[in-house]
Amino acid sequence: MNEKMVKAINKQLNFELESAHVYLAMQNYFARQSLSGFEHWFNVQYKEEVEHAEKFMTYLNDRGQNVEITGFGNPKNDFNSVLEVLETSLAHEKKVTKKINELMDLAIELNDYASVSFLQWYIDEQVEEEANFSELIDKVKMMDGKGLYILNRELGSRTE
Ligand code: OFO
Repeated sequence: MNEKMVKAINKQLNFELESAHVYLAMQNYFARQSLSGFEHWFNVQYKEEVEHAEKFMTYLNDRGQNVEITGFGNPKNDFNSVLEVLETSLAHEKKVTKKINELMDLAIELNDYASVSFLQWYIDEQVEEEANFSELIDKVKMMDGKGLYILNRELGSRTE
């Protein structure tokens, strides 16, 4: 594999772990607010990000490349509202989408067809990631306090 590609994938897999921590901090914000449905939903999101990182790790290992785990900055732990958490999440996912698109650009430029094929899953996943948060933002904007209680119950049943 081209070294540039290996380096870029390593960077992204560490960013996925950083994303996991971003959502873990949010999960605990919701725990403090006694919004257990949101807490659960963000725990599923946290685990999903770990899976995204693991998928990249498996890919590098399968192709005989070294995985390098790095550190990263502290996530935001405090928020003023549910909406602020969701808007921060959507902005984060847009950042992820940009990074995944850049990885795809690099794979195409290097004629790395295996990486092009592999990255397609992440391109599709990002459509879902952004849609999930946009939808939640719309729902929260439409509701009053009682609606938030109902949404909280609904989010408690997320499985994937
Ligand atoms: Fe891994 O997609 Fe969200 O961050």
